Amino acid sequence: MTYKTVPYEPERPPIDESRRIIEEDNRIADARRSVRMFSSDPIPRDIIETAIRIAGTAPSGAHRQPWHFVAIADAAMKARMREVAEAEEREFYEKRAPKEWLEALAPLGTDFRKTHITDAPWVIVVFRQDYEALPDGGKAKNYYMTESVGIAVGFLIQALHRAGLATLPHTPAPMTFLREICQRPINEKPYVLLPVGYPAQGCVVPAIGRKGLDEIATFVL
Ligand code: IYR
Repeated sequence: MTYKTVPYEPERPPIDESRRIIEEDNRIADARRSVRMFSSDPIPRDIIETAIRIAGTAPSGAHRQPWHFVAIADAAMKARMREVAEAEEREFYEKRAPKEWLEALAPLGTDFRKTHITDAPWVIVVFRQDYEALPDGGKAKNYYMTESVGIAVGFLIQALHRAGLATLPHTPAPMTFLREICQRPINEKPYVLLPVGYPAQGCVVPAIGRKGLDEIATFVL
Protein backbone atom coordinates (compact mmCIF):
# COMPACT_ATOMS: atom_id res chain seq x y z
CA MET A 1 0.00 0.00 0.00
CA THR A 2 1.30 3.46 -0.84
CA TYR A 3 0.42 6.78 0.64
CA LYS A 4 1.05 10.32 -0.52
CA THR A 5 3.40 12.62 1.35
CA VAL A 6 4.18 16.33 1.39
CA PRO A 7 7.34 17.95 2.76
CA TYR A 8 7.26 18.97 6.44
CA GLU A 9 10.30 20.84 7.63
CA PRO A 10 9.21 23.67 9.92
CA GLU A 11 11.86 26.18 10.88
CA ARG A 12 13.90 25.15 13.91
CA PRO A 13 14.30 28.03 16.38
CA PRO A 14 17.54 28.42 18.35
CA ILE A 15 17.19 26.62 21.70
CA ASP A 16 17.15 29.85 23.70
CA GLU A 17 14.27 31.06 21.58
CA SER A 18 12.40 27.79 22.26
CA ARG A 19 13.04 28.30 25.97
CA ARG A 20 11.76 31.87 25.88
CA ILE A 21 8.64 30.83 23.99
CA ILE A 22 7.80 27.86 26.18
CA GLU A 23 8.35 29.80 29.40
CA GLU A 24 6.09 32.56 28.15
CA ASP A 25 3.49 29.94 27.17
CA ASN A 26 3.70 28.44 30.64
CA ARG A 27 3.12 31.84 32.23
CA ILE A 28 0.05 32.35 30.04
CA ALA A 29 -1.30 28.83 30.60
CA ASP A 30 -0.81 29.05 34.35
CA ALA A 31 -2.90 32.22 34.47
CA ARG A 32 -5.95 30.39 33.05
CA ARG A 33 -8.82 29.56 35.35
CA SER A 34 -12.19 28.00 34.65
CA VAL A 35 -14.81 30.64 35.29
CA ARG A 36 -18.41 30.35 36.44
CA MET A 37 -19.24 34.07 36.39
CA PHE A 38 -19.50 35.45 32.86
CA SER A 39 -20.03 38.94 31.49
CA SER A 40 -22.62 39.01 28.71
CA ASP A 41 -20.46 41.39 26.66
CA PRO A 42 -20.61 40.22 23.04
CA ILE A 43 -17.75 38.49 21.24
CA PRO A 44 -17.58 38.66 17.45
CA ARG A 45 -18.36 35.46 15.60
CA ASP A 46 -15.06 35.43 13.67
CA ILE A 47 -13.10 34.99 16.91
CA ILE A 48 -15.17 31.93 17.82
CA GLU A 49 -14.76 30.61 14.26
CA THR A 50 -10.98 30.91 14.45
CA ALA A 51 -10.87 29.23 17.84
CA ILE A 52 -12.85 26.32 16.39
CA ARG A 53 -10.46 26.13 13.43
CA ILE A 54 -7.62 25.80 15.95
CA ALA A 55 -9.50 23.03 17.76
CA GLY A 56 -9.86 21.31 14.39
CA THR A 57 -6.07 21.10 14.07
CA ALA A 58 -5.89 18.56 16.91
CA PRO A 59 -4.43 15.15 16.16
CA SER A 60 -7.03 12.37 16.01
CA GLY A 61 -7.22 8.59 15.75
CA ALA A 62 -6.59 7.61 12.11
CA HIS A 63 -7.05 11.31 11.35
CA ARG A 64 -10.81 10.84 11.39
CA GLN A 65 -11.37 14.24 13.05
CA PRO A 66 -14.36 12.85 14.97
CA TRP A 67 -15.72 16.15 16.26
CA HIS A 68 -18.40 18.72 15.60
CA PHE A 69 -18.75 22.09 17.28
CA VAL A 70 -22.10 23.86 17.64
CA ALA A 71 -21.55 27.53 18.56
CA ILE A 72 -24.68 29.13 19.99
CA ALA A 73 -25.30 32.83 20.55
CA ASP A 74 -29.10 32.50 20.27
CA ALA A 75 -30.62 33.57 23.61
CA ALA A 76 -33.70 31.35 23.38
CA MET A 77 -31.61 28.26 22.68
CA LYS A 78 -29.25 29.03 25.55
CA ALA A 79 -32.26 29.50 27.85
CA ARG A 80 -33.64 26.10 26.83
CA MET A 81 -30.27 24.44 27.46
CA ARG A 82 -29.99 26.07 30.86
CA GLU A 83 -33.48 24.97 31.86
CA VAL A 84 -32.82 21.30 31.09
CA ALA A 85 -29.27 21.36 32.46
CA GLU A 86 -30.44 22.85 35.76
CA ALA A 87 -33.23 20.29 36.10
CA GLU A 88 -30.68 17.51 35.67
CA GLU A 89 -28.13 19.11 37.92
CA ARG A 90 -30.75 19.55 40.63
CA GLU A 91 -31.37 15.82 40.50
CA PHE A 92 -27.63 15.26 40.70
CA TYR A 93 -26.98 17.51 43.68
CA GLU A 94 -30.14 16.57 45.58
CA LYS A 95 -30.43 12.85 44.80
CA ARG A 96 -27.93 11.10 42.56
CA ALA A 97 -24.54 12.37 43.68
CA PRO A 98 -22.70 10.11 46.13
CA LYS A 99 -21.43 11.84 49.27
CA GLU A 100 -17.82 11.40 48.21
CA TRP A 101 -18.44 13.24 44.93
CA LEU A 102 -20.19 16.14 46.68
CA GLU A 103 -17.24 16.36 49.06
CA ALA A 104 -14.83 16.50 46.11
CA LEU A 105 -16.86 19.36 44.60
CA ALA A 106 -17.21 21.35 47.85
CA PRO A 107 -13.97 23.37 47.33
CA LEU A 108 -15.31 24.48 43.93
CA GLY A 109 -18.56 25.86 45.36
CA THR A 110 -20.71 24.45 42.56
CA ASP A 111 -24.45 23.85 42.76
CA PHE A 112 -27.34 23.20 40.38
CA ARG A 113 -27.51 26.79 39.15
CA LYS A 114 -25.96 27.19 35.70
CA THR A 115 -26.07 30.91 35.02
CA HIS A 116 -23.06 30.60 32.74
CA ILE A 117 -25.23 29.03 30.04
CA THR A 118 -27.33 32.16 29.62
CA ASP A 119 -24.81 34.82 30.73
CA ALA A 120 -21.94 33.92 28.38
CA PRO A 121 -22.34 35.39 24.88
CA TRP A 122 -21.46 32.03 23.31
CA VAL A 123 -21.96 28.43 24.30
CA ILE A 124 -20.03 25.88 22.26
CA VAL A 125 -21.42 22.35 22.48
CA VAL A 126 -18.81 19.84 21.36
CA PHE A 127 -19.94 16.54 19.88
CA ARG A 128 -18.00 13.31 19.52
CA GLN A 129 -18.69 11.40 16.31
CA ASP A 130 -18.77 7.73 17.22
CA TYR A 131 -18.81 6.74 13.57
CA GLU A 132 -19.17 8.48 10.27
CA ALA A 133 -22.45 8.06 8.44
CA LEU A 134 -21.63 7.30 4.80
CA PRO A 135 -23.78 8.58 1.92
CA ASP A 136 -24.68 4.95 1.01
CA GLY A 137 -26.15 4.43 4.49
CA GLY A 138 -23.09 2.54 5.76
CA LYS A 139 -20.96 3.41 8.76
CA ALA A 140 -17.23 4.15 8.80
CA LYS A 141 -15.60 3.38 12.11
CA ASN A 142 -13.78 6.08 14.05
CA TYR A 143 -10.94 5.42 16.49
CA TYR A 144 -9.99 6.88 19.85
CA MET A 145 -12.86 9.33 19.59
CA THR A 146 -12.90 10.29 23.26
CA GLU A 147 -9.17 10.98 23.34
CA SER A 148 -9.25 12.87 20.04
CA VAL A 149 -12.11 15.13 21.06
CA GLY A 150 -10.46 15.72 24.44
CA ILE A 151 -7.32 16.96 22.73
CA ALA A 152 -9.37 19.20 20.42
CA VAL A 153 -11.21 20.70 23.39
CA GLY A 154 -7.84 21.32 25.05
CA PHE A 155 -6.70 23.22 21.99
CA LEU A 156 -9.98 25.16 22.00
CA ILE A 157 -9.79 26.16 25.67
CA GLN A 158 -6.16 27.24 25.37
CA ALA A 159 -6.74 29.22 22.15
CA LEU A 160 -9.67 31.09 23.71
CA HIS A 161 -7.67 31.76 26.85
CA ARG A 162 -4.80 33.23 24.84
CA ALA A 163 -7.35 35.57 23.24
CA GLY A 164 -8.42 36.74 26.70
CA LEU A 165 -11.60 34.66 26.82
CA ALA A 166 -12.75 32.48 29.66
CA THR A 167 -14.42 29.08 29.46
CA LEU A 168 -15.94 26.46 31.73
CA PRO A 169 -15.99 22.81 30.67
CA HIS A 170 -19.46 21.74 31.81
CA THR A 171 -20.83 18.23 31.47
CA PRO A 172 -24.38 18.04 32.73
CA ALA A 173 -25.20 14.38 33.23
CA PRO A 174 -26.92 12.93 31.31
CA MET A 175 -26.43 15.36 28.44
CA THR A 176 -28.22 13.60 25.62
CA PHE A 177 -30.70 16.51 25.62
CA LEU A 178 -27.98 18.59 23.94
CA ARG A 179 -28.17 16.45 20.83
CA GLU A 180 -31.86 17.16 20.51
CA ILE A 181 -31.56 20.87 21.21
CA CYS A 182 -28.64 21.20 18.78
CA GLN A 183 -30.37 18.93 16.25
CA ARG A 184 -27.34 16.74 15.70
CA PRO A 185 -27.47 13.28 14.09
CA ILE A 186 -27.56 9.99 16.00
CA ASN A 187 -23.86 9.18 15.39
CA GLU A 188 -22.88 12.16 17.53
CA LYS A 189 -22.71 12.22 21.33
CA PRO A 190 -22.49 15.43 23.35
CA TYR A 191 -19.00 15.63 24.83
CA VAL A 192 -18.88 18.95 26.68
CA LEU A 193 -20.71 22.25 26.93
CA LEU A 194 -18.35 25.20 26.91
CA PRO A 195 -19.59 28.70 27.71
CA VAL A 196 -17.22 31.33 26.27
CA GLY A 197 -16.98 34.96 27.33
CA TYR A 198 -15.18 37.51 29.42
CA PRO A 199 -15.19 36.96 33.16
CA ALA A 200 -17.88 39.11 34.84
CA GLN A 201 -16.82 42.23 36.72
CA GLY A 202 -16.01 41.12 40.23
CA CYS A 203 -15.54 37.52 39.09
CA VAL A 204 -13.97 35.24 41.67
CA VAL A 205 -12.66 31.69 41.32
CA PRO A 206 -12.02 29.03 43.94
CA ALA A 207 -8.73 29.43 45.81
CA ILE A 208 -7.09 26.23 44.67
CA GLY A 209 -3.56 25.51 43.50
CA ARG A 210 -1.91 23.28 40.94
CA LYS A 211 0.19 20.21 41.52
CA GLY A 212 3.90 20.93 41.17
CA LEU A 213 6.09 19.49 38.44
CA ASP A 214 7.56 16.84 40.75
CA GLU A 215 4.03 15.63 41.54
CA ILE A 216 2.94 15.33 37.93
CA ALA A 217 6.14 14.20 36.23
CA THR A 218 8.93 11.66 36.50
CA PHE A 219 12.11 12.10 34.52
CA VAL A 220 14.24 9.15 33.57
CA LEU A 221 17.66 10.12 32.23
N1 IYR B 1 -22.06 18.34 36.59
C1 IYR B 1 -22.17 18.98 37.90
C2 IYR B 1 -21.19 18.45 38.90
C3 IYR B 1 -19.76 18.71 38.67
C4 IYR B 1 -18.93 17.65 38.43
C5 IYR B 1 -17.59 17.84 38.30
I1 IYR B 1 -16.40 16.23 38.07
C6 IYR B 1 -17.03 19.14 38.36
O1 IYR B 1 -15.66 19.34 38.22
C7 IYR B 1 -17.86 20.20 38.62
C8 IYR B 1 -19.23 19.99 38.75
C9 IYR B 1 -22.07 20.50 37.76
O2 IYR B 1 -21.73 20.97 36.66
O3 IYR B 1 -22.33 21.21 38.70
